[in-house]
Amino acid sequence: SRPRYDYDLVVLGGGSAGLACAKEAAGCGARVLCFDYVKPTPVGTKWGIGGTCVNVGCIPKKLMHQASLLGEAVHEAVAYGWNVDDQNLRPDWRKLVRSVQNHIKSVNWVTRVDLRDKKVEYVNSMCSFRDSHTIEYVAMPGAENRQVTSEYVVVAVGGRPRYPDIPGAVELGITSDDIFSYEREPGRTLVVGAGYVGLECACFLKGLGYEPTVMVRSIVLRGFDRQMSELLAAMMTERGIPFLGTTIPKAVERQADGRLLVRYHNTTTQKDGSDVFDTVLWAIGRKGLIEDLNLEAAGVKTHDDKIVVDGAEATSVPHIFAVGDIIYGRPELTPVAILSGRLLARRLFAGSTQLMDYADVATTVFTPLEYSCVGMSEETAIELRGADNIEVFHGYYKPTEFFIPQKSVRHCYLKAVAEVSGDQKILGLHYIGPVAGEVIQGFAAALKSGLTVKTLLNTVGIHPTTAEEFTRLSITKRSGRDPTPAS
Ligand code: FAD
Ligand code: NA7
Repeated sequence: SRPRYDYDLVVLGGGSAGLACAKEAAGCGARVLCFDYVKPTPVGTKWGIGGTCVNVGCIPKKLMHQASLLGEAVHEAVAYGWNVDDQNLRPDWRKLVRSVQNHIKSVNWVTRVDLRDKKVEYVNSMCSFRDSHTIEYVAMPGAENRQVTSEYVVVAVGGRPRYPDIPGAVELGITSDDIFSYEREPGRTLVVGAGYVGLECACFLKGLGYEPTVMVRSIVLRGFDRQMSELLAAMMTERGIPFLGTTIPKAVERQADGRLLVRYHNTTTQKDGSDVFDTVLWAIGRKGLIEDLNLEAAGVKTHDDKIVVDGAEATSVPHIFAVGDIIYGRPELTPVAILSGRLLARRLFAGSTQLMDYADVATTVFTPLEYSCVGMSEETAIELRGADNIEVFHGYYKPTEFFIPQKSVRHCYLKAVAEVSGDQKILGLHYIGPVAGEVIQGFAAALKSGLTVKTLLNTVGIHPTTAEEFTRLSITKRSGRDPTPAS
């Protein structure tokens, strides 16, 4: 018999979440259509399929991070005996951007081939709801709208950077959507916002030899462990990145010489100030892309600019689901988007009942000493369990490879937040140091398996690594003992 709908599943958005869901569903035998369209940024940046992570997020960010770490490594190499001239070291920004963009284009290409192989239909158009089973899109500019119907719809439209509502912000500023393909050298850059995106951008710019300044409205890294966040900020300060604390931007103006005059206000001192920059980069958070979806026509409930879902990612309309950054109150991370999209497809088309577990997701801030964590912050543990019921093990440490180039070890620190009684179940692990993500990933699996302090301290370390420091955590905060190593 003729199917009731054109498709079993239509996915709105071809990013981490949408692609994972679409491919898995097609693999389960469903007839799947995926829409993806990127609206250009105010300065005209646009990109191909794959969403934020591939084009303007994780991937180009990690590559720029690596580029900046390599600059530092050249100086270290000299200390290790390499005969390289590290005096006139300068990056070729355009070459870096070209290399990064070439990699992205190859990923875009592979993504399209993969969709074809997996029999997911792809339409490069903006789309919206006409009713709860009908999606409308423009096939070609100027042409009439087309419609498709689907039994299930998955909304995976992600988000885009916000701009502050001040004069000059949109016309003269850029965001993370632009920086990875920016033609011009960034030069002296004001980074506004101290979330992880702002800090990461400031750090790779610094590592590449530019002069970033970070403007902080309140605190750095809201939502992360406070002690670790402050330590990270201190590390950045030591590396020569200035912070403008408790300051908000007021206006951006282009000067006669082409540079940008930024006026700002310090909310503590109540003083106004201004400074001149070559580039202003807004990193003040992201907004969910619900405005073009016509969600009212489908009856999907929203909260702020996000979509509200239940534990099975269902929206207020039972056959419409949402996954990835667009859902309210969940971690905005690519692996979260991918796994939740995949599990959803298996529930819809393969009889699975497995739900996404959003708890204890590890994450990393890619600053030059990286910060990675999994589980609870110290504050959260105290709030949920009470200070008397938790024990915090901590220590500073000295990575072996830091000695020869005499790198600062001042901010190499880690801690385990645990229950105080019994075998001391670990609630959170926090690490600042080299390759933090690589260090924490395995511990995240251990934590999800119920890791205790007893097991951790019975684990034999791998020597000489920095990860082994977790197996040597013997000092508790409660003891008041000095957590700095003797040698
Ligand atoms: P997206 O990847 O944003 O995909 C949504 C897609 O839908 C986009 O292509 C969008 O253009 C399209 N779309 C939107 N509306 C419509 C419409 N109406 N019609 C058709 N198409 C539409 N995460 C990590 O895990 N690790 C990191 O290191 C990391 N670094 C990051 C660095 C930066 C600078 C940024 C901005 C993000 C980073 N993230 C990182 C977060 C990660 O990129 C996101 O969590 C992830 O991309 C979310 O995937 P998504 O599928 O929900 O949305
Ligand atoms: P975040 O983590 O939301 O951080 C945004 C930062 O920008 C944060 O420091 C904010 O300070 C600051 N902010 C927000 N609005 C303003 C205005 N209007 N002026 C100045 N500063 C401002 O966003 P990211 O882009 O780093 O990360 C994107 C998402 O990925 C994020 O939502 C995470 O969940 C994952 P505040 O602390 O609010 O005072």
